[in-house]
Amino acid sequence: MLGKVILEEAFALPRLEEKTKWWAGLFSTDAEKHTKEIQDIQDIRLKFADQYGVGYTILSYTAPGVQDIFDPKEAQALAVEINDYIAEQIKPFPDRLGAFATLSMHDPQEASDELRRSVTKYGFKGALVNDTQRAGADGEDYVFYDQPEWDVFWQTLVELDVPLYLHPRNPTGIVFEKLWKDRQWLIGPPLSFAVGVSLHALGMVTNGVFDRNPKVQVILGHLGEHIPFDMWRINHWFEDRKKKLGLDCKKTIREYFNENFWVTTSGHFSTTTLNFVKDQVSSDRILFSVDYPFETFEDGCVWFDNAEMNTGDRLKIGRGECERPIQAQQV
Ligand code: GRE
Repeated sequence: MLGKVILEEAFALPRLEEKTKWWAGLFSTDAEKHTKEIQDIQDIRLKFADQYGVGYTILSYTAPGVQDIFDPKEAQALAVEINDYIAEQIKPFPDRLGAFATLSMHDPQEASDELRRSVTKYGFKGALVNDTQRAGADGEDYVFYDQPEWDVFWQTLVELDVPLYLHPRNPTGIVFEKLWKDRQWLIGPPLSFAVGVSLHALGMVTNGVFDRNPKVQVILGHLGEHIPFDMWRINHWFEDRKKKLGLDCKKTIREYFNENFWVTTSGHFSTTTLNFVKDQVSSDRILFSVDYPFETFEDGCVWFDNAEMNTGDRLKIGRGECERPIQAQQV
């Protein structure tokens, strides 16, 4: 299918190549190739896009990125640098390339201000953050955006009519030491990414982010970071037990997924799973994505183009409806 839109597509600053190579070493069998691909904006990825029928790519800064920087000033400076950099890079290709803002998430007002700057000055389509923000003198604090002090940020997203992509990051510090160090092969796509993001997303649900800010739109990658697979059980426990014990969400988990969440196919190219997710959250809220360069255009696009589905769903997931959460900022 031509004109597909993809929206979990990573880039990295060339000046931070050492960090990129370290991350690539954890996840790629060819760190040199990966580093070249993730630093490229205007050449290799557009050739792949042409070859595999991708019309529009939304770029975002790779994990762990700014969420790894526990000094607030340093984190803010890097976020601004990244946004200015990618704005320049995508400028010659307004019909092919867009971007999600990179944000330091130490301070809700500062994050809101940088989001506003990125969207109004550069036409960015929203923001992507890599799960919790590392904070504290030793990086051992983790900022979640599910507390009332973050409402100013959620309201800014609503006002600008853009979504937040909640992307995974790696476990660090005490969490790494105590939980993951002795089971390192589970870090990343096999388990830890989904554990981190689903904790955060369900924290938003149960701490009332969507009750206080009902128009907020959050995008989850990797077919929903395991939540759709567990929908029945989460619903059963929220409705039949936790609400009787005091959980005071206004709606059901299924309603939040129908009103506040989007799910992308990034890095999860299984038709069986897609069909299950369609059944759980509806094809109106599923968006095609690749997850390049952690995954290949070939794997993502050849799968999607040949997956059995009706034409309406293919158009909706592949390119039609997927512009909906970013429509307001189309330039
Ligand atoms: C990602 O950012 O989505 C990612 C990684 C590393 C491995 C797989 C993956 O950062 O999807």
